Amino acid sequence: MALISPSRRLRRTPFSQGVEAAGVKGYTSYNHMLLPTVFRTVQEDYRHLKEAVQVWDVSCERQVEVRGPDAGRLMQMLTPRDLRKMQEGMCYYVPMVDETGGMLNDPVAVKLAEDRYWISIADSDLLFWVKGLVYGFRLDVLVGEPDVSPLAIQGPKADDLAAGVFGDAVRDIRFFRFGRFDFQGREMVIARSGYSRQGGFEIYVEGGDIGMPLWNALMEAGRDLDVHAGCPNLIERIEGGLLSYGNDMTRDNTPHEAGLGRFCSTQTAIGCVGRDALLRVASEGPVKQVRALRIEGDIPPCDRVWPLMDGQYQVGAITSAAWSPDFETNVAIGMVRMTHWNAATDLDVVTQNGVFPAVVQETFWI
Ligand code: THG
Repeated sequence: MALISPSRRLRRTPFSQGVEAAGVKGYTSYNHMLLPTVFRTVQEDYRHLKEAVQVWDVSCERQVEVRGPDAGRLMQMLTPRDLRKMQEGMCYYVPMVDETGGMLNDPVAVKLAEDRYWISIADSDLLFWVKGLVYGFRLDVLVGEPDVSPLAIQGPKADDLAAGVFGDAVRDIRFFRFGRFDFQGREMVIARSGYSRQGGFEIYVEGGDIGMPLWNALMEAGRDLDVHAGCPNLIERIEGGLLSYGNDMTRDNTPHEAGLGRFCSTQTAIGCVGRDALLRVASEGPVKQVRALRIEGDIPPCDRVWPLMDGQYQVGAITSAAWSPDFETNVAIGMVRMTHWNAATDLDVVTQNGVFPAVVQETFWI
């Protein structure tokens, strides 16, 4: 592929200078911002992520901040996950849906205070939907996109790296919880979360000016840990079954089709605008659903939807795929009709480079 042309619409981040100095080789666009996709090669980045520790510029995980007396009510309007047990200091993975039950985003919600949340969004303009609800329902909430840029530390040595900069107390942060830590006199929200299965943290960096000082401090502290700049890794996230909004599911899918039913408690999510629509489809169960698949052969890059065929009949589609060095097969994510979604079902996948055999897997590769 040719180069991506820089412009104001494709926003740089507080860490772009460090990302470039580390030799970034490719970008994608995510929430109208640069997101690195490769530093050395995707396979080298994968191996390093699984063995050492990486620092990721995930500034593109923009925050929709909601603040005010109606913040809690607004949050429950957005998601079919029951938020009543969510306490300050917790993060929740929350599918967000429209009035038809169609997925609008799959963010991480961060509860900063009773009346203040960050919605750490995937790649869609959720801000407009949130502002529309606030205006339409006359809610007493302020909505905006603050100057907050997440920086992730991911990999088996993430705890050692984070402790080197923030102190040993970061080791005590529990999964999907956050604490507040000092860096050069600035308070930072640090959560144990991130878009990999290797473990680690996400630092919500408030104020772009402190971005490069923090980046440099992490690189310095991690010298003996073989720290390197990294990014969400295509192979690792498919193996782990981490879904990519806009790729693996869209507004045309319900959370149940996306396999996110475990994050929905639609019955008790009173106030969710998609509740009635989801109660209808949830009682029947979805007729198609996300599955892990294995594909045989020398497949091209998955840069479009690949139809999944049973003979002449289309029974689904592959939406993400990559060669996995560890599992020595092409790992893939697809949406498959219920008639064909059982494990070990043999199908054919139609790519731009021809047809390859695909097999439905029991689970992801975690
Ligand atoms: N971290 C933060 N913001 C984000 C992402 C992130 N915004 C964009 C994107 N990633 C949102 N999508 C996801 C997808 C999966 C997970 C988090 C965000 C995830 N899922 C685990 C799972 O599915 O097993 C854990 C969920 C749980 O147990 O609650 O981590 O990565 N800040």
